[in-house]
Amino acid sequence: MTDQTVLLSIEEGVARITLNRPDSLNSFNLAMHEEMHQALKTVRQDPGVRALLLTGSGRGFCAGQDLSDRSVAPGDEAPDLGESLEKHYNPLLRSLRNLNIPTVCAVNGVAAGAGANLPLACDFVLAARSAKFIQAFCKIGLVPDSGGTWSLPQLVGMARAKGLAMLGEPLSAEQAEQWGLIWRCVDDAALQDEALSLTRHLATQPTRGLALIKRALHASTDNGFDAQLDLERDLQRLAGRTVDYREGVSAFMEKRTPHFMGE
Ligand code: T3D
Repeated sequence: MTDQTVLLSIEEGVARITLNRPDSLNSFNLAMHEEMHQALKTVRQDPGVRALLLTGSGRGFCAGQDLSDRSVAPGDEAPDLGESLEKHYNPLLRSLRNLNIPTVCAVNGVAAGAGANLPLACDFVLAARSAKFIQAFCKIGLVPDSGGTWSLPQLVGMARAKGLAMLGEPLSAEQAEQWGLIWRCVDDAALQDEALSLTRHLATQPTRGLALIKRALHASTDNGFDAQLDLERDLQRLAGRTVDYREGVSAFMEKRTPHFMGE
């Protein structure tokens, strides 16, 4: 047994981060925030890492904030939740979303509160058929955070975003796939293999090109059409100078499988 709240392994270009507080459904306490911060820093700084897989240990993916750290006795001052977001959740979400490598989240079980929105900051979300997404915030008088009020309307539209955020009912993985909230719902037994296989595939692809694709797609939510055309021009210029682009064209001309180095 380990008392580490976040496990990190790196193998053949794939980093795997596992949330590891299974007894409380991997809910976030301060130690887990700190260890996540360190794990993402390691991933970001290791040039050999070309894709990330995020998952949870035990039967749940993540139940959001550990509420046992939030009980307040009558007469006590209310905790400053804005400070908690500013210091912990917002940096985590920014750090994950802005990684320069492709990210895959394997939602292995219930994902609630911040734990339902963390996966939405990844590029691909695969969820076990038994998993559920719960915007649990409204049930305790809070506002969806961890990017939820931004991601939900983007992904599923305002009507469904309001239903999820204001009713807090569980959304099944199948429905989440049908609504376009996630990439795929897969059988429970196949989840980790499928997620790893997708992450391994991504780790062999043109890493810098994929990072530029992410940049362009992320910018599209703020840009108009003309600004986006200009951005595509600038990013294509960068992509065209990569070693992997040369390799891609050479491999095509020579009718062979390309061997991308991520450079
Ligand atoms: O505070 C700030 O910093 C602001 C940021 C807030 C971000 C947030 O995420 S707010 C939202 C917090 N999360 C929730 O409100 C979800 C609370 N949990 C649940 O509603 C349910 O546990 C689930 C729907 C996720 C799962 O239900 P179920 O029936 O499958 O499991 P369970 O029996 O409720 O939970 C299993 C254990 O995990 C249980 O402990 P026990 O009784 O076996 O010792 C339960 O207390 C614990 N657990 C689950 N969620 C949390 C938790 N312990 C602490 N904090 C939790 N969030």
